[in-house]
Amino acid sequence: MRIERIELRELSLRLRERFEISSGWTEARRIVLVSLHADGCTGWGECVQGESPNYSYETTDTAWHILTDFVLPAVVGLDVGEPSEVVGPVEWIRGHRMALAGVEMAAWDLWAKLSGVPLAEAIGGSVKALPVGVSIGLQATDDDLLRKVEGYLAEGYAKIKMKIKPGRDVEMLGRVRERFPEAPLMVDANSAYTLNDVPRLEELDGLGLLMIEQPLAHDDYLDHARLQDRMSTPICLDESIRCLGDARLAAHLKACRIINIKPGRVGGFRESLRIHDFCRSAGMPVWCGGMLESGVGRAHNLALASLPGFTLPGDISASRRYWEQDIVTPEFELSDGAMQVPEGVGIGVEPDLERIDSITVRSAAFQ
Ligand code: OSB
Ligand code: MG
Repeated sequence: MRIERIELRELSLRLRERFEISSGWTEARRIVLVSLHADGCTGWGECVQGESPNYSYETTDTAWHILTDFVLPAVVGLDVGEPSEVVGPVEWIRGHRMALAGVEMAAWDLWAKLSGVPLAEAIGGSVKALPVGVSIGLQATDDDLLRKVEGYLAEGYAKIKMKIKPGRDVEMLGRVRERFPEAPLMVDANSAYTLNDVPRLEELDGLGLLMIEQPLAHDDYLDHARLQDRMSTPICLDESIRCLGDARLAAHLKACRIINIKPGRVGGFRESLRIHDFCRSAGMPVWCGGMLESGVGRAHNLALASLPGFTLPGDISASRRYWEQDIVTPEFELSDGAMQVPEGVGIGVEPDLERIDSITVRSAAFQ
């Protein structure tokens, strides 16, 4: 397929409620969408970086810069065989995997559409409906958190993830566990702790959590290994895993027992599949995380999560959990605690162009 035209857009999309993690919060997403055109078809991708460099060094503005100044001028006009080849000409770029992932995944959507198959099938997935989880940001009070957990359990979510930070952890989680003795609970610290907090983290071991996600620094594998050695709760790495090499290092050092794969974080589907395959052969369970994506990014995540190694529910929640109105139709919903993998070609949901135009704050085109 020959990439005839590329459109880049930044959208402003307000969350239904503020989402707070240990290192910051967001109320309105600044979403970067990529669309690739070939042979009368359009492939869509979403870049998942945040508004500020707290989760990763990438931001909306760095993604815009990398894409408009380096990536898209090199990609437009390209003849692409296997979809990941679309980023071949810019493999020399160091990092900026979130910016690149939006383009790589758009090429997969385009290729699946041109081949007449669902995206999930194009990348090797097979499961038709998946149990999914929800990620709850830091709340003002424990009671607010208890209400949220209760509501999401009632909606049928199969995994409840709560954000934690020092001072908002052991006591708060004790109350949640007391109230919901059997619930599938986990926590995510987004790197808020150090090895000095080991005594506190060890107290989490008694709470029956499925896992503790990214307790320590994003770039510290050795300390995660030391912590995992002292805790019986599995550690799951998120920020630390940017590529297959990171997953191999983490497995070798026993820095974690579970990996959260976000295709938007690792550069797209090719790297996600590599990590998935490695983890499967290493006996390491994986699940698909989220980055507060719009329906476009969510569709990509859902396709990835339909692969066989994804044995734990992902942070792939209903559109309604994030937005008053999503930018795709139909919106993503839960039925019986599961999310249906779309059966249409490509991402299987239709970006609502009128709505997208109405919330576009800047755009660029390459042809
Ligand atoms: O650490 O998983 C994270 C959102 C933004 C940045 C980092 C994270 C998250 C989430 C949200 O937990 C998951 C979702 O999209 O529902
Ligand atoms: Mg996380």
